[in-house]
Amino acid sequence: MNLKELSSLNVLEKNLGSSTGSNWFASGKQFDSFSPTNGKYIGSVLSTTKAEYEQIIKKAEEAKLYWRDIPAPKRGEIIRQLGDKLRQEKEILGKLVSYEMGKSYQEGLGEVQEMIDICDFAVGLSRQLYGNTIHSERPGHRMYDQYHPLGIVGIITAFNFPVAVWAWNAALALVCGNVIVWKPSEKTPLCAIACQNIMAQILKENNLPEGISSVVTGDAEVGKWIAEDERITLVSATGSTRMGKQVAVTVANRLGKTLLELGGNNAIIVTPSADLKMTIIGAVFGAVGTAGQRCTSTRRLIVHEDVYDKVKSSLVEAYKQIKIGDPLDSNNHMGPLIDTDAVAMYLDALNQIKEQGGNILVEGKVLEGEGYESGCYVTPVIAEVENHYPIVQDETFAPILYLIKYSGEVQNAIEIQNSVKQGLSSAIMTTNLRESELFLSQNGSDCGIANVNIGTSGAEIGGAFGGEKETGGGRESGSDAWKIYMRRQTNTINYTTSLPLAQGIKFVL
Ligand code: UN1
Repeated sequence: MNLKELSSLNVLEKNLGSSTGSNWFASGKQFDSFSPTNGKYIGSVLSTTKAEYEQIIKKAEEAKLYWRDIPAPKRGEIIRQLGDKLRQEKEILGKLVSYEMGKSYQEGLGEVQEMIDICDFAVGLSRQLYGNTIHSERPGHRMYDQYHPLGIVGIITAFNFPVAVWAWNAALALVCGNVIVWKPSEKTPLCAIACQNIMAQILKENNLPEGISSVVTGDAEVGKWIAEDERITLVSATGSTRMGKQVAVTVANRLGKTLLELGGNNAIIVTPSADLKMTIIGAVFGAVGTAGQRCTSTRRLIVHEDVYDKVKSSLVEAYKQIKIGDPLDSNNHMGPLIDTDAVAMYLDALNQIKEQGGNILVEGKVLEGEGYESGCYVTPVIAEVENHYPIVQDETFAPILYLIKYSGEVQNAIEIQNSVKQGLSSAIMTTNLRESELFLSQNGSDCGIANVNIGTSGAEIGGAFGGEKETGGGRESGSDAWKIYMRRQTNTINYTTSLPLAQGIKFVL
């Protein structure tokens, strides 16, 4: 790719430590961003020091007082401008996402589209943010509940969705009247700086304080500052279950709020009546899309014995068609893993599958030679396993698909699906109404997302996104997920001349 193309996003200077007119300062340790697509250096970003962090939070605190007084529909207007700007920058930002993170250009564009979609959603929401009116048990009393901004919202994001997850949180938190402080993954810092530049420009054009949208850069230490910081009312964190547990404990220790979106171990149940063509497309996209590095990636395929051999041979055939290479080349289906550490984890998982008795159907390897110089390209794997194997319990962020056989009724498949610690996304492929309704019932999938006849990944922003159990329980994006970004207040107003007590209590003076 021609790096000059990215220059409009102002992310290519060396040693970036601040962006003009934006609440991001950093003069600490340098971390370099290399593209996993070709191993080439893109740019360097400095870490925010503790003193700079304090400066950033101070500006955020000042900005929060200003921003919360702006009427919600006016705040929505700022998010409308963000959506417009993202529409203009869609191709170039999509390219940067693809180049710095390694997902296909199509998926990079899709990620920016998710940002645009959530902006549209948030603009509408800015005229809603509804509370309820409640009937009082006392005469001449009125009750209602209303929602107020929280203050500062901390956003910790992962490398795999380097821009969209920020946008889900940013768009909602901002229309709800909060200011935001973002700690992006140190693996994709330039994507974050590009978003911050876009946001800062909009704030500037509207004469709004820079502290409304801030970035802090660095490693887990910076994440810890956010988790410990009593000035940050809500911490929204996306990443591994291990990271989420640390954030949860630290924030709970100060009785702060968290929104956690952690690991998944997502399965598709394939029943005897499944449409095979749809099943194969859904499973392959779910398993190899983003090189298996989505939290919604399909990790397990739980297939009925009657269709097992057919599904298995069709999948193996489909995997032969997968083209791996430069994600910016639209002929390729799959790009690289994020870095060589991820490759090492993939190789380790392959060893574990074999040691634990798995049968590898499509063998994995690290690709070498022309076009694969970064050392981050691997081939997607299919392995026959049993659900109880230790390796199957873990979320390996790589394109490894486990095939698991079930027999008898669909309940057996649901039981297998639910018997892991994670609970993010799930799907069933069936044309049998009884099976699909059971899957969606209280006795069905225990996940936050349960789909019928589509795969596990690729959720739309309109629904609440997140999962149960070790996935963390948080919900972001659509539906009423906005409520987590606000504090609820119940108001009771007495417009009479007497003071009756609730519950009929008599108190006479
Ligand atoms: C993630 O992997 O953290 O549902 C988010 C999906 C995307 C979002 C994934 N819309 O696959």
